[in-house]
Amino acid sequence: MRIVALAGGIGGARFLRGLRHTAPEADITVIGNTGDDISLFGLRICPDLDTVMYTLGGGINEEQGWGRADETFTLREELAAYEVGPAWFTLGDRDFATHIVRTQMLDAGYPLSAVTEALCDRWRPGVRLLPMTDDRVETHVVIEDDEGKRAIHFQEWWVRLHAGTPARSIAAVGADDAKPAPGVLEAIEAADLVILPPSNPVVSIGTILAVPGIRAAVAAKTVVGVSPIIGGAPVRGMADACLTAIGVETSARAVAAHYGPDLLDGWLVDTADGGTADDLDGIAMRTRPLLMTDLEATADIAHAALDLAEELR
Ligand code: GDP
Ligand code: FO1
Ligand code: CA
Repeated sequence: MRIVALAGGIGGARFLRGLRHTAPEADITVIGNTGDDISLFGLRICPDLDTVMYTLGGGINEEQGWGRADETFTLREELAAYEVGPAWFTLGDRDFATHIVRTQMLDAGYPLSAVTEALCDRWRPGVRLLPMTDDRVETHVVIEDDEGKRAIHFQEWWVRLHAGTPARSIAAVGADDAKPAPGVLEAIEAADLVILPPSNPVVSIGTILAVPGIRAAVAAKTVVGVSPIIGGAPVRGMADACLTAIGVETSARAVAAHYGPDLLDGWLVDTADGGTADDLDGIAMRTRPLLMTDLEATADIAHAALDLAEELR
């Protein structure tokens, strides 16, 4: 079975661990969001690709959900002693090594897809991890506060401001001119099904779908998604602030309607949202527990997604 999954960071990575467990024989290609990528300290940082790579490769900080386990922060302390920031973005020593290797390879002319493949040679995530594009796409958020109206990088809004200042709009800068990375469209076309894990519908899945060609290729397939919204709220993070910015209600049902029946064939919602789980026009809804509390529970969710896809194929 050939499966393609689109993925952001934590929600995507944890789901994929369950998917790999429940379908060990499957050929899984993950198309990762690169809209969160940022350059800091002269280094290119790809938080969502790294979160998938570290989570599936066994190097993730489990409690935090991003960054490395057994991390130290000497480099960060030394930078702070020079008063070189930004101080609001925490990079550990082990994580820094990944960004140094990546930046060296990018500077030498390798595309991000080749760099990601090289990094995965070490981490062996058990899936093929492709960035959505080799082109530079960065999510920016328009806010308005005492300093006026301006666009800031998504990471500054999310990490420094904790998405506390309302987003007037969210834009994937560069997406319109981006091309899918090599292998992305081919993997989707060859897939038996496409899964949308419980990733952020706006700044993770939405950004991947904004790369020209990806949405149409996905829509031509059997597509099943898992709601990241449980009981009318994100499980963690501030996805509600992103949904509000694009005028979508924070509910499992509204997210499915936002993806739309042209894209989505099936949608898993949590039992807490079961009262609103009648099929949408063209989208089959199924209700089951969706909290990824441990590997077994997560594998069961992934299994339910595969069952639903099988039913709809
Ligand atoms: P990020 O890039 O690190 O923000 O990660 P993603 O975009 O991949 O996923 C973020 C989403 O994961 C959030 O909107 C959460 O609501 C969702 N999420 C986190 N844990 C769970 C869980 O246990 N179950 C479900 N259904 N969603 C979850
Ligand atoms: N998230 C934070 O909330 N604070 C951080 O300082 C932070 C640093 C960081 C460094 C590397 C990395 O791969 C991820 C990091 N994240 C951090 C997580 C990440 O930037 C965001 O949670 C997601 O991109 C939001 O979608
Ligand atoms: Ca992210």
